[in-house]
Amino acid sequence: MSERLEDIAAAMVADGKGLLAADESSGTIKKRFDVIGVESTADSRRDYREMMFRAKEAMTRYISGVILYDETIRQKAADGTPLVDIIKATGAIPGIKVDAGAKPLAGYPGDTITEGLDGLRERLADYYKLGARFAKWRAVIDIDVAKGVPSATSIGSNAHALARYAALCQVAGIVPIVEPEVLMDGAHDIGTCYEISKATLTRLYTELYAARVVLEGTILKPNMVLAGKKSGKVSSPEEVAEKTIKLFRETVPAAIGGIAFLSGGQSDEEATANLNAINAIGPHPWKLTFSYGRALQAAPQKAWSGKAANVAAAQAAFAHRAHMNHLAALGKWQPELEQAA
Ligand code: 5MM
Repeated sequence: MSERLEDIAAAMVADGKGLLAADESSGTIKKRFDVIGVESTADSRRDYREMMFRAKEAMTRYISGVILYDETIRQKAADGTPLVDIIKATGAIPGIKVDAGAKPLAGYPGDTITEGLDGLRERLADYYKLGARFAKWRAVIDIDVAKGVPSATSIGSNAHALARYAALCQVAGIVPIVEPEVLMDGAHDIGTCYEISKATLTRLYTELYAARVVLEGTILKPNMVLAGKKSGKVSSPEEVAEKTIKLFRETVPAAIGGIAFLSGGQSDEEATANLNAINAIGPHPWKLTFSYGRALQAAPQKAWSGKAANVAAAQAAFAHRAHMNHLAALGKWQPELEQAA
């Protein structure tokens, strides 16, 4: 495969393909395993992820790349094959989460700043040798308007960190996924999500320009524009699509390599329906696909439940969700397809 950043980015958003976000840190994967009654150990995490990476139909037809966690990129399958080699054999590209997580922003209660820049240059060189050709850094922007969250300082500091990360990635020959996630956990309405997302993306691209990041060799991983979960409102796919595309047309340069959404706590089907509605009102200046964690993994996780006997059923559940999102990335999904399955 070409090593040019823009070619890697283009392959990540190839028609109808998207990314599997399997980069849960040890704390997050433990929470997920608690729900299905599985103890989180290095071996159980390996078995679970090996199950997905060996899901041939899903991986070869619908998945362009996999975002890994530090432990996973170094792990070997039960038969001794590096997990990275299993991913590569399916044609998907291995990637790596390189941020060190969102920490409280000093002086700004309720805001966070994502850490991990110190030593990043060296870590990127190491990850390149391990096979990573793209990376991910997630900034977390919460919304609590009454408390002044997010502050301009939080939006600015996170955008600056994303830009420094992205520039370092490109020097290392790695495509940066820039993920400024405006959380959907709050009680805000869809208009507030739009306004905060607009401020976030505007500042992000100002910082990326200033850092001389080559936009063609980047992927944006944004939230969709929707009402917060605690608002009690569910935005319709049509409204999500209209507001999300309006936002991007106003803030996201056409030059970037592509857009791969996070699911952010939407239900599996909601994440698919919204992506589909977004693509159905195209054409757009960018490719728009998925980079889902929860919305791709919830079903296979439940089907697997830690038992080797359930591997085939879990792989089938993964293939189904990946197939539905493949169709959504092409704007060709229909709700009836869920019922048929
Ligand atoms: C898979 O979850 C990722 C890692 O989270 P932690 O660092 O908290 O363990 C997360 O960054 C994920 O890649 C994105 O949020 C998208 O995942 P969702 O579940 O929102 O699609």
